[in-house]
Amino acid sequence: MGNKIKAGIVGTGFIGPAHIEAIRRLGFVEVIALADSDMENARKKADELHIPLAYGNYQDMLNNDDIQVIHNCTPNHLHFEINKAAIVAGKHILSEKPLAVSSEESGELLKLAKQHQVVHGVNFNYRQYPMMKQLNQMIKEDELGDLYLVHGSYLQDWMLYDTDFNWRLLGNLGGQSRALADIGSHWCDTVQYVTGKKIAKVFADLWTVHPVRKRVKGSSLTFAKQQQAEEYDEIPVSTEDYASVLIRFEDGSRGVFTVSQVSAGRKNALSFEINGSKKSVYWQQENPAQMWIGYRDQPNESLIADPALFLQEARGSIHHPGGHGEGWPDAMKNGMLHFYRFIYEGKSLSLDKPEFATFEDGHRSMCVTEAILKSYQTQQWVDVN
Ligand code: 4PW
Repeated sequence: MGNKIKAGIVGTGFIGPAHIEAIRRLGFVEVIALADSDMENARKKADELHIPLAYGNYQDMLNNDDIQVIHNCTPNHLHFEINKAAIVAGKHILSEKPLAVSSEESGELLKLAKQHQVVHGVNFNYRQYPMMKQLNQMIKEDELGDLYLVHGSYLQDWMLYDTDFNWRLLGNLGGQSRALADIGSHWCDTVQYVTGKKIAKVFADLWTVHPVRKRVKGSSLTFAKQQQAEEYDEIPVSTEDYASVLIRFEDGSRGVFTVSQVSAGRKNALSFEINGSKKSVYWQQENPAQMWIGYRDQPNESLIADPALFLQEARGSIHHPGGHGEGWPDAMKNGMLHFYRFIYEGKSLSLDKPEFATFEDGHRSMCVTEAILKSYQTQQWVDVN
């Protein structure tokens, strides 16, 4: 294989190292640079991760002509600015979700990426699980029949206590929505991917369980528990801890999902059930190598990937405090493989269908989230534009 593709990572928090680990499993891509807003932190993290170049600002990284691909692993409020600068610099871009903090921003990024003809991706990683690829194929081959209902949830507990604090809680950093934009976006993308159907209308109820949270001095990493402190700052919070959303798909079929980041015992429990005219399936991310299959007229069964094969790959060097469970690193790697193979093979998004989520999916995700917020505010059904 010729020269390796060279990549630069912006952001040194929870997800940046996960991207780097996934890329390093590919063999034909090299992470040569890491950028952070603080040069000392960038150098420290780059040394820890054995990355040769460190930058104290992302603009300097974009000026490095050796770098062909940029990964945006920064907090949500920086996604638009950095994605736009990377596209204008002619770099292929893989952005963490959400693509931006509004559909206006995500629409502009999609248009710009098409104009500059760069490969653009959004890290909706849950659609990359082997079982999701399997289910997508089963549905394409009409194994479930007509799809009547899709229902499920995405539950976590890392925001359960009023002393749990993270930048996502604050609208100016995470955006106007939190649980919906942060994990509801994953549930909606995964379900739309496997079914091949778009969500067309929504009706929602949201709730902020802790309208005031206690923050210790200094920042807190994703999933990190705040140290006990003698004193806290009391911070007002308006972003939602919980949402339940009725959905109607474009073909009139129905669904419902719940998202919560205050569900004790649930670490990263993305789950859904699809009820079709021939059979049903159920899948839960914390047990990703299995899928339940239900029948009306014969015994139910489970599709089980070979644990020896499946979990070996999953036991990566990444152990997230968020308890993402087996398979999470493997899915991240699969997503990176699809993205980088597309680039290595010189494919174009204007001609070739990708096996990864693009800015089209990222923009659609923003439109779904905004329709849900509007539905809650108006207490009416809202169309997804
Ligand atoms: O997208 C991520 C999810 O997979 C989120 O930003 C954090 O990690 C919280 O839940 C998981």
